[in-house]
Amino acid sequence: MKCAAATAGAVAVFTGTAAFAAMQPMQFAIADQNGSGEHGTATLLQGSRGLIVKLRLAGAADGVDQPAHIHAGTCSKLDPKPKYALRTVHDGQSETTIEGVSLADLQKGTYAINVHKSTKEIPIYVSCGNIPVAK
Ligand SMILES: [Cu+2]
Repeated sequence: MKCAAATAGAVAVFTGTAAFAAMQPMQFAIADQNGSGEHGTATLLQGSRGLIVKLRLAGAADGVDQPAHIHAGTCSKLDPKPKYALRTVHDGQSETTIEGVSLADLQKGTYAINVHKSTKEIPIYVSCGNIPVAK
């Protein structure tokens, strides 16, 4: 009986995973800039209220708040004016829901996610990743 229950549980988990297959999260690298050594990944996934953006970075300064944004352009040629603000990165982590925006919206243009050194050192970029374009 115990064995059968475990099997049923496994099937339920598999079904749940399959239901979300159409909305696979997109993950891409955030590379360090200006010798910061701060780098990691961005994960974009579609939530019911909008686009969820998760940043996970290694090498971030402990306890420092680091502004992060989605900018138009690429990491090598960024429009300095942010398109969407993300939650401030703290200890290398940030998670934001951008309401009313879809991944498809972003992929109609060219955008990058960047992280700034600190709230007082906004002009210094410490890491950046280009949002992959749709194929
Ligand atoms: Cu920015």
